[in-house]
Amino acid sequence: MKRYFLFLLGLFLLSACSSRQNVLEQPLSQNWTLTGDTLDINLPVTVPSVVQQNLYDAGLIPHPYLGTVENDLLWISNAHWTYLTHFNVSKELLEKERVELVFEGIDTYASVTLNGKKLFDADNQFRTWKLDVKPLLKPADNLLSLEFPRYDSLQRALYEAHQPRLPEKYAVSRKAPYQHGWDWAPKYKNVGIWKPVKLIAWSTARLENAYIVTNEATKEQAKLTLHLDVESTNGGDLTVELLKDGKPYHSFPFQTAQGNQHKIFSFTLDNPELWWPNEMGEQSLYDFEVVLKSYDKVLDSQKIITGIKTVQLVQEPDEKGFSFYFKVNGIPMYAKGANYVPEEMIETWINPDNTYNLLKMAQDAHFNMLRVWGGGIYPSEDFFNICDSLGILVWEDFMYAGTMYPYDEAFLENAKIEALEQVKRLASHPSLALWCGGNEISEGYYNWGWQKSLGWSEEDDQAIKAGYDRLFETILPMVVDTYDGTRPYWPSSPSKGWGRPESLTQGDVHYWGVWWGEQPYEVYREKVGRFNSEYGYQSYPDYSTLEKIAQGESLSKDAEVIAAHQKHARGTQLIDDFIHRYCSPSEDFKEYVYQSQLSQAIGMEIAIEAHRTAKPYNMGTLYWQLNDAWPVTSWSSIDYYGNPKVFHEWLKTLYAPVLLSLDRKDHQVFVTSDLLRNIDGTLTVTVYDLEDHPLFEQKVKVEMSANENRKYYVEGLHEFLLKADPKSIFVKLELTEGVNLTAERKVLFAK
Ligand code: BMA
Repeated sequence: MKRYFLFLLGLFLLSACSSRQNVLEQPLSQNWTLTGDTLDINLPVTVPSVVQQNLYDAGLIPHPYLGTVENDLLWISNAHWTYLTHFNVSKELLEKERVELVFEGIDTYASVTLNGKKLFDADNQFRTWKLDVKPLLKPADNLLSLEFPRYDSLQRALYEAHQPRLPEKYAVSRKAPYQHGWDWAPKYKNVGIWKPVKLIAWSTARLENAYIVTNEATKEQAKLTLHLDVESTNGGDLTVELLKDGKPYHSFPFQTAQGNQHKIFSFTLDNPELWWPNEMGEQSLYDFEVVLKSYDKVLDSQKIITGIKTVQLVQEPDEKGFSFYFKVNGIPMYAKGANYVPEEMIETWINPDNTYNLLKMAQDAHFNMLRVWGGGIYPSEDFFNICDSLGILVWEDFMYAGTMYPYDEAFLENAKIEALEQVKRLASHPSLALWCGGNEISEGYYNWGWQKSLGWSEEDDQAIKAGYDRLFETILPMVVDTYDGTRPYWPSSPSKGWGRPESLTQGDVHYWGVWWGEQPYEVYREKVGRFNSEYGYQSYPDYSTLEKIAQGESLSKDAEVIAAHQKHARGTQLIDDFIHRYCSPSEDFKEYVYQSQLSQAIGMEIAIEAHRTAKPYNMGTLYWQLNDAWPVTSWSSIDYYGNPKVFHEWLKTLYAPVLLSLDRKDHQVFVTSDLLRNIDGTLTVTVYDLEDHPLFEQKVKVEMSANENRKYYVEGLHEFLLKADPKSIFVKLELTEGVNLTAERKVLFAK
């Protein structure tokens, strides 16, 4: 018996060993050196790396976020940089049939050489690069080098060669748009190997990708699809075993040909625990593993953590236009959240602890959705894992923003590879809700006068528009449909520019009449769309943040350092104008900074109240913007160092599951509920003077079903408020259910 057991154990160890051995990985993170043509340096670095980060770490440049240093650092993206590493390779690795060199990300243009042989030219920050290098490798002292040409010069040349002229220079490069300067970002164009590099060696076959999506789900059963990318040296019969919580669950035999194959297998799961957005239910996750086998030999395996959830984007005609809302697991969801921009200007500084803290603050403010804005970078796995665990759905833009793009075959092919890699990478995450073509591209094309300002002929215009249609109306939706098949695709955010009436009756809208159009905050009350996916107002960051960037210099509205951290041409003036509308601006800068945050909060309160009380006509509110990429005066509700602005604190009430609002015209009270249960309670309305003495009180019975928004008439309130002096009173709204306080709100009238 004992011997038999030892025999079994031996067999097990052998198979475990061989499973580990079929695919071998060797990270190439160490032993790199960085040299440049402008600085006489030879810096030891580890990869991932970007030059800006390494120069700062070595004490060669000042901190890029502090003081007024931006202009002194712009040379970095116009210097030539070289990364070199020497490495050895083990015998086991070299004996495999394939040895692939894999770059998870190169930013952006680089010529890659191994042992003197040119491998490829990288030209897209957002995709991976992989090729078989077995014939080139030797056991010891391999030399891998990457030459990064002068980014700015190369981009300028590409841009100038493009006819017709495109609106923005960055259009020709598949690189994060915001790094070229934005109205909240300096021009820090990162250069480097920004993601890991490794060798992957294997024989027979391996799993390149494995992910699971939910096609249908009820309480009784979920229908799921397992997608695999299998690479095989010779093709043949293989089996993939699916384990759930470590136990065998399904087994799918299949035949594969030589090369790369995309395989799809359907399976079901009974009585699933569904994944829900924040405040709609639990965020249940499932632990799967796929094991690729050739007969009994384990070739490869991958873990897949996923949640079971369906999502639909509902657009149905109604008397005003078309609805626009998300149904999650069949239930309409009012989307509450913001736009998310990259957390750092130096992309290798993004770290999961900070991401968690930021997103936790969003969850604490009742968020259920973030829009990852298309001018940044595709977020990491960490970001999506955190969203999965916090119940924050992600509206994911492809990384295109604010310009028309080239449309030659090479550009489109590059864009297609980028898209399918990203779609596959993110598909298992239950938080992923929607893929969107990009930010303000169709809006720009129709409304920003490029045809005239760039002198396009009729033919130019047609060619550019046809190129747009190919990318955003054909290629990207085809990729989402083929490689995911469960997430909706939306070609452009917004669908119509904010000056057009249809922007308020269909699709999503970026309402920028307030701020860009300099209209007063009250205009938000009239500009309620079906889904307001951008709107916002700037404020200064926390005073402690300003003290950090000033590094001991004295602070004032006109200080040079303050101007260097304001990237919108009219920003300072627009903030000042709106402080004047709501209070008398303080001479004391610290107080003035606080006033700017109050003004922002007042504006956002008006907007959010208008959106939510229009439910179900309006079904989403995502303000611009949650966070900052460096310390800056901006539209954010949380500053770069993680300090909440006044607005973010107010969100705890404004985004609460039940919002109580007083209609400013007829003084009736809205009870807007996102709760998935009925309400049976009492609304108490009390008018106080400023010393907290009650002057008027009325109670109203409230009975509402799940997810309802209703207006309640409060007897005598309108008449009372019409007679009262608005400067000397406030109204308190309270909704109680038994002894529990469900919601509360204070309403002030004086500016
Ligand atoms: C929106 C965004 C960003 C910009 C913001 C504030 O349109 O899409 O491009 O930063 O406006 O101006």
